[in-house]
This record gives sequence, C-alpha cells and structure tokens, in this order.
Amino acid sequence: MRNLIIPVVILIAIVGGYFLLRGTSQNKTSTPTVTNEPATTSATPSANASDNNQSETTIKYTSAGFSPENVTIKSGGKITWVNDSSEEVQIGANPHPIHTGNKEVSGGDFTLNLAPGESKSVTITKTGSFGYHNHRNSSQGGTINVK
Ligand SMILES: [Cu+2]
Repeated sequence: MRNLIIPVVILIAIVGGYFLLRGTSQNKTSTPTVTNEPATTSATPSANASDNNQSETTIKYTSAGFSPENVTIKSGGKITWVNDSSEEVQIGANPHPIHTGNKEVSGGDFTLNLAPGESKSVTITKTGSFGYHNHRNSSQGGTINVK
C-alpha cells in the first residue's frame, strides 16, 4: 500500500498543477480581452477620421436621416448618395426652400431625387462648407466640407 501512496500523491500534484496552470493561462487570455475593448473604442474615432478628407464618400439616407450627416472630402471628390429608406428623398442645397447654396451637392439640379434603394454620385469641386437637406423634410440634413 505504501508503494501506491507516493505515485498517487505525485499524480494529484500533476493534476493539481495542470489545473493551476490552466487557471493562470485563462486569466492571461482574459486580460488582453479586457484591454482590447478600450483599444477597439479608441480605434473607432481614428476610423472615422480616416473617412474624412478623402476623395470619395457615401452618405446614406434612412427614415432617421442622413448618415454620416457631416463629411469632409477633397475638392474634385465624389459623394455617393444612397437612399436606404422606403420613401423618396430629395436632396437639396441649403438654404431650404430656395437652394441657392452649392448645387453641386445635388448634381447641379434644384433637388437630386432618389427613389427607395436608388443611389447617385455627384462631384464637388468648390471648396468650403456646404449644407444640404431633405427637401421633403428639411429638418434632416448635414454639412459637406470640401478642402
Ligand atoms: Cu429644400
């Protein structure tokens, strides 16, 4: 019997040690997961920043409004308007209702009309800050900054 006790104690030590190591390795893997969360959050504004001042960007319209409302593009850059709502959207340059601002935002027309699911691209060359809105619901709108 005594000859058996020593191997059993060794076995318990090995098994116990294995679970101890597993426990610490689990703690180690869970620690970077926690630090990854703020890293992902801080990566979001930089991803938004990279959306800015580029030559092409997309603005989506939904029933909630435009997203992103405000964009920055380079002069000569392209804006693609996408209607992701179930109603027609009529994009017009500010101010409503006369649209005397930069009509490049609406492709040179009084309004750029998009049926549900439709998308159209416009090119903007004038530099400055240009407001736009949904002519059918002028409380929805945003700003296009052209640099
Ligand atoms: Cu209008």
